[in-house]
Amino acid sequence: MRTPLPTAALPNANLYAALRAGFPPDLQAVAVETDSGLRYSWQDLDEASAMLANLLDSLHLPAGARIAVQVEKSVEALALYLATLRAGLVYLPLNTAYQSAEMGYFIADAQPAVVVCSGRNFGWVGKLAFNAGTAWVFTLNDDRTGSLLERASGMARQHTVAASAPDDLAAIIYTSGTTGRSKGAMLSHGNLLSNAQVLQKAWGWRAPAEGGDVLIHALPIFHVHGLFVAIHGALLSGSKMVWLSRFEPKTALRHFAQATVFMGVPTLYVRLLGEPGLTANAVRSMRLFISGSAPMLLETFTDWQARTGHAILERYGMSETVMLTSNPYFAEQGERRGGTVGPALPGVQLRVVDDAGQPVAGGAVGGIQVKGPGVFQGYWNMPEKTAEEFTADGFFKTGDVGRVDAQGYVTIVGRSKDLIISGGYNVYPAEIEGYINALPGVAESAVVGVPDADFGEVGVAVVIAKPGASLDAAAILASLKATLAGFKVPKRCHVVAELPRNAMGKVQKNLLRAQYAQATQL
Ligand code: MCA
Ligand code: AMP
Repeated sequence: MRTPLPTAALPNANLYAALRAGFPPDLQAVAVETDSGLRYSWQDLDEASAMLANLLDSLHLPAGARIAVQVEKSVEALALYLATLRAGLVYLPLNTAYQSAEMGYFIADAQPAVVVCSGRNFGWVGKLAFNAGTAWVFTLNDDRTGSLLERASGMARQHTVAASAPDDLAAIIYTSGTTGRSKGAMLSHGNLLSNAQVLQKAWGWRAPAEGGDVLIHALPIFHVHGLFVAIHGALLSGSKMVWLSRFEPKTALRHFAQATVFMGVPTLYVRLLGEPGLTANAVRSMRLFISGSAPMLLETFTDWQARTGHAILERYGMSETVMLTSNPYFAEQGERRGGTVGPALPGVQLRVVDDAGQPVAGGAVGGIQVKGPGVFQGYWNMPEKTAEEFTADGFFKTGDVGRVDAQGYVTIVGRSKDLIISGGYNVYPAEIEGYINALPGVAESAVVGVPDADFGEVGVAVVIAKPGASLDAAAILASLKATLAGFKVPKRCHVVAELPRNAMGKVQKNLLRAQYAQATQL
């Protein structure tokens, strides 16, 4: 699949080269303004990423080396991402909520050459990394301190962007995928750039000469939404970002008065709707609200429209494919329909198939399969798993279930993969069940997703004790909390005598979902 490096005569397909070409002519203009009042110019971004890229170059890492990063959100972390791109290395972002068992898995699987972590985690992350053979562990804190910046401070402020071919890897994003353990989705410079360019056009990103955009960046930068969709859109169009270290509805609302674009998972919109200050006047300078990563309730769409006059633009994508569909931005391209994720983006082929893999007719519901320039290069070190997820004619099986109407609008109606999406984070029930089943006295467990007003969906654990053992639901949750990222811990746990099963003996999760949907709302 990999293509040879381009010769000097060919344009460089390195994503950073394209993003840099989008910077405005006035490099002294503000590129990023943080909620703590710091301002970074376009030149600052270029120079900081050059210094960090020079540091990475000085380590003489082999082509394709992974730079694993688990740090709090900061503009320096953004510079590190850009530096990794420009050095031609592979960026591997990791959720800050991951604890040692989770980090141990990712580090052992990805074998990163460099690990960058928060100073307060250096003890345990450094140990995991050195034990796994990582040569370099640096620290980076959200207050501009840490060994990474100390080492980079002596480096030159100029750097020649590495020559990359479109299929060269730019990033690995771990995702639960459709089944099995977490897998690293390998995304190339070409995957990311083509998607960024399509979205730039589709969402009408405005260059400074056209009046400019200001993006409120309120999402974490270790997943596709905050790292790629938001950042690439802003950089490619030379738009300023208002950089919020974490989402807090009042702070975001305050910034709406001087911004034009906002991106969020549905939970962010639900929480903003809880603010009495959310009015049409409060968002008067905004031109676009985008939602994705999880299904948005029609109620959220209509409430938002009633309060602000804006129709939220919902789009759909995956770590393996980046963005696939989007409701229209420009009115002449069609209306934005709540409850749908819009038509396939230009270049994306999307089809709906039945259980036999045959395309369905007349807008029927089935499995969604896709093909296009954003579709990834495969799962890291898992060629068989990669092959299983593609059809013979090269379509990727998303694991999402939906339908397409006569105008091409896609509606996601469910998932064939056993996955909970909670507040925009994916939780893989099999992983949680594995941890619960290993606890003393547990015979078996099932984790299901139930509706939740804030997070959209939350996990509920249903557990059976071994004969003679007695289990305490609160203690089970406490054990999980000590081991797993907080967002993965089920919000409640029920110890029961038996699980509902079908004739084949398989646990009927649909019955559990129905049974415990009510319990959560008590
Ligand atoms: C935090 N908690 C959660 C979640 N977040 N539980 C379930 N689901 C969550 N998403 C836990 C905390 O550990 C805490 O537990 C308790 O819930 C309350 O946390 P809270 O203070 O409410 O959380 P927060 O810090 O305000 O965070 C909520 C959040 C955050 C802002 C909605 O989860 C978030 O930023 N989500 C966005 C995720 C995202 O960017 N997804 C994009 C994936 P305790 O009290 O026990 O400690 S990219 C993707 O899917 C693709 C491809 C796409 O299409 O975009
Ligand atoms: P991830 O593994 O983080 O890449 O999550 C990708 C999954 O998020 C998709 O396969 C969908 O199930 C879900 N998803 C993303 N955007 C939407 C959306 N707008 N509506 C419904 N589900 C979505």
